Amino acid sequence: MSLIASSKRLILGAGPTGQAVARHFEGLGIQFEVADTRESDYLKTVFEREFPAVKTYFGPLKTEYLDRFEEIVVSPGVAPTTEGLSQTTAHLISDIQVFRRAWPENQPLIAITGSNAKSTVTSLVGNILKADERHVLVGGNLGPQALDLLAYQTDESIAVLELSSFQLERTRSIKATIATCLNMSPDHLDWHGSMIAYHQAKHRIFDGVGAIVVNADDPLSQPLVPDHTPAIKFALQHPDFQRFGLMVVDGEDWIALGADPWMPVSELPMPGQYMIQNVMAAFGICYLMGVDKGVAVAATRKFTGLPHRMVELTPVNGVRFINDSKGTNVGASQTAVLSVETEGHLYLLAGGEIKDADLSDWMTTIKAHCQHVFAFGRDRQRIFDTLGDQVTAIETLDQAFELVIQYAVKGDVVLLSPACASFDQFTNYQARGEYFEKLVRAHYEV
Ligand code: UMA
Repeated sequence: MSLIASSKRLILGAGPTGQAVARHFEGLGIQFEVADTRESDYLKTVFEREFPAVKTYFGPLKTEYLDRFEEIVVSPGVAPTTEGLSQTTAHLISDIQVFRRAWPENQPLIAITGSNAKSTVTSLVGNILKADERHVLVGGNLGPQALDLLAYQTDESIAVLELSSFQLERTRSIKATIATCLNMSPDHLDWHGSMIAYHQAKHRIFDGVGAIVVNADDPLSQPLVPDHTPAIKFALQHPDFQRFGLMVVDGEDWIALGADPWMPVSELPMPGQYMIQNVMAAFGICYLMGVDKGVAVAATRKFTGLPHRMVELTPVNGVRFINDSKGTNVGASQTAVLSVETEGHLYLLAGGEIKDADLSDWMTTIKAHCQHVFAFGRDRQRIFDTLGDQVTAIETLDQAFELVIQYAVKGDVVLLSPACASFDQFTNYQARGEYFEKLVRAHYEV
């Protein structure tokens, strides 16, 4: 303990992640300082109110300053290219690395990543394990902070963590009991620098893993692990030994493991092939955890989904509105578009910060499935340049909404699935989704 207490630590980022690390360090009596590259009085006040005794620095970073520390716990939003950080010789780690050190090696740690659906699968796994009367702590990227879960840990606890590529980039040897990378499509390339770097970050989830759940339909998500690693696969194909798939029972599609049917697709809580894959992934994890089929299926039937993720709002004059504000990258937006079932037209509201994404696959899907796109936000011109006549580019979400309601008629669907981060015009994707829901409600009241 004296070695830890005397070493020099910096927490970089004074937001929710940094605050959770600070609480954890304070609890252990570890000395630390806190820095944030943004000169925000508000953030400074919030941070210093909770941690009055901690030395803080707000402003641009210098390498000489960072080099004074042996270890820096870097918040996920702080990119590797941040001035000062890219040259420092200090050891850079994530809050998840700190969590790993604190979480007992002999207690289950389930780690879930992927470009899309990781929050959904993490929540569903949590619900199923709770239904099986396990003591489950669910958190990470979807919140609450992983380190804040430690306060509730008992000898029986199972941690179920959603991990982002930002967190994984600075995490080594996570040694998850079970890990999965659900799927891989381009995201956060501005932060990681390239698809290869993004892929490498995601695959750190398999460092020292005990058992894996693998999407057999998505080669990029498949890990390089020793052959003897226990594995459950899933695919939208016929099931097989240790593989979830689809089989026909009495003329109906069922999710099945090998020859054992688990659940009819018609009973899934949400429609679409992506939900089938999400449920298969969650079943795979829970099967490895020894959960009974009946418990897993019953808990899945009750699953109501997540806020801002394909939420159907009250229709207005027969027009359906779907809030998928959490569709913050092209892969998620593509998935959302493909999962909408309608006899009418599909109108898409998209835009914000596109994060250097490759738009080619997204564009093919939009061209085939959407009647028109209303692009708003900072990168609307890039969407317009990619899709041309099929797009109307306009500054704000309000303006896009005003336009789309002039076009959409009974039977049509208006989908907000922006394919972009929200930070150019909103605090976060939640604020963007709430704003959209407000616009729909106001339209309803007219
Ligand atoms: N900061 C800097 N310099 C920078 C960037 C940020 O100093 O260049 C500071 C900010 O001023 C802020 C602090 O770092 O004070 C922390 O901000 P942050 O953006 O690193 O992260 P948190 O607010 O702690 O939230 C993070 C996740 N944010 C990101 O990964 C960008 C949240 O994920 C997550 O819910 C939260 O931790 C809890 O674990 C959000 C997200 O968008 C939802 N995640 C991405 C995604 O899901 O695609 C990965």
